[in-house]
Amino acid sequence: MTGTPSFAGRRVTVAGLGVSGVSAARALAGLGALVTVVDAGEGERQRARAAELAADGIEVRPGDGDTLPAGTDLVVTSPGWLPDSPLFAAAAAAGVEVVGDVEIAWRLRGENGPPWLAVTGTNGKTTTVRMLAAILTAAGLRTAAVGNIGTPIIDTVLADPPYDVLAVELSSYQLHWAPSVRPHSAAVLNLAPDHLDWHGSMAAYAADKGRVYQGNRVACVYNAADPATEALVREADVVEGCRAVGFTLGPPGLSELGVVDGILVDRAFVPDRRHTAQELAEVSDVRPPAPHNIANALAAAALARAYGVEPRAVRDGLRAFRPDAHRIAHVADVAGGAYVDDSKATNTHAAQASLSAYEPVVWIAGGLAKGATFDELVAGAAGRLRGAVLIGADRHLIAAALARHAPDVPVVDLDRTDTGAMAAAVREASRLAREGDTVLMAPACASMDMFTNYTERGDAFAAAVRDLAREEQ
Ligand code: UMA
Repeated sequence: MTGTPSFAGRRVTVAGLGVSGVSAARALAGLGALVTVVDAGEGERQRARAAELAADGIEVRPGDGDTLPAGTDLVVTSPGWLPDSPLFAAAAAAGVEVVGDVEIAWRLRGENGPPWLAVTGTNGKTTTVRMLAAILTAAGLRTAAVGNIGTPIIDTVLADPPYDVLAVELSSYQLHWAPSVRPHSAAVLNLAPDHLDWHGSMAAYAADKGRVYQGNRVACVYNAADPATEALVREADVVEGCRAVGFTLGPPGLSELGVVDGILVDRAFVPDRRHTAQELAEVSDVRPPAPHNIANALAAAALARAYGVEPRAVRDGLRAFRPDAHRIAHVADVAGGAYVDDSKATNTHAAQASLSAYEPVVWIAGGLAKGATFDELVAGAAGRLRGAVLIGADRHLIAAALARHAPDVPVVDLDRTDTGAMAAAVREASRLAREGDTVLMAPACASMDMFTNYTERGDAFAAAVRDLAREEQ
């Protein structure tokens, strides 16, 4: 076991005044580090936060995210910063280490703190981590859903009294900057192109995701329908005796969790797995019982079972779980058409899952593409589209894919990136929709060009739909 490092007297530069940066700065200052926070922004939000942190003796330099403060001996970055940011180049030139807040959490209380059950993957992470936390809670354990989900992990590992076990969502960005993290067990849910602008290539993105399996002690959980996730298990350096456990929507093979006659069953964590299977829950216990979500539930169940949770708690936890408001959420019916909010579809893989669930669809899409291409998504959905309404900064990429693969589908290009564009998009979509159609807001893009986050985007959509419904009455 390694000892907890001392941060007292160290000159730490924290990159970013967002959720992770504020948490890292406060924790490290509390441990005696001399902390400076740098941030490229100098808006009202940054200034307000700078004033708060100053009260804790933390220096903040808004408006300059590139210059490395003199004397820095460690940089702690927020996940959103590009790895080729000038600040990190300056750190490399000065021989200064750069890590993320997740790495700091591990160094502070990783091996000697609550075990981490970690989840990554392109889609479904947040839902799976929330399901996992619900299952662990149903088992009577003190736990929290933390990490990329929005609760900074440093705060949680230092909590007093300590947690029993943590359900940790890790993004590829966070894994990139967290070389020492060694979860008890981990799952990669799926792997599809995303965040390629950040990672540079699919191979680099996959390699960062694969880090979640490093040093696992009990189980590396993979998606049997996605060979790329299994390949990452094979490449991982794990503790002797750690098992590869698959999940599948079909009947489970040996060392898998799967589905038989509407029942979620476990053939991995049972004493005689060659001849027996353990019933965990019914498919109808999973909300919503859509295929991708049953896969999420199986992954959560696998991690809980790896930790020794009883079958009954898996069922009770899944029953207690409430889905995210912006993941394929039905908002209202207007003029015989259903309006569905899938603002959480921030990449093409997620949008593909919801587009394939409806027909005919009037599709509202666009935002920040993050280096993605849209040909495959649009070619696959072309036959289902009644029309498309495009918003956001990178809408031209989707427009071009529509022109190539769905030339007969009417497209309204709103040419807008202001927040109010969502109401106009809903109105345009209602003009294209006929009775029985679904108007689906599944942008396949991130939201930050127009909104603070996907929640705000989904709320804007829902508000516009409700206005439309009121006018119809
Ligand atoms: N900033 C700069 N220079 C840069 C980039 C950012 O100065 O080059 C500054 C911004 O002005 C801002 C701060 O850095 O003040 C923001 O840092 P950040 O983007 O890392 O955001 P945080 O608020 O710290 O939130 C991060 C995660 N954000 C990202 O990964 C982009 C949150 O995930 C996470 O919930 C939070 O840490 C707690 O762990 C969000 C996300 O979109 C939800 N994640 C991606 C996803 O899920 O697809 C990976």
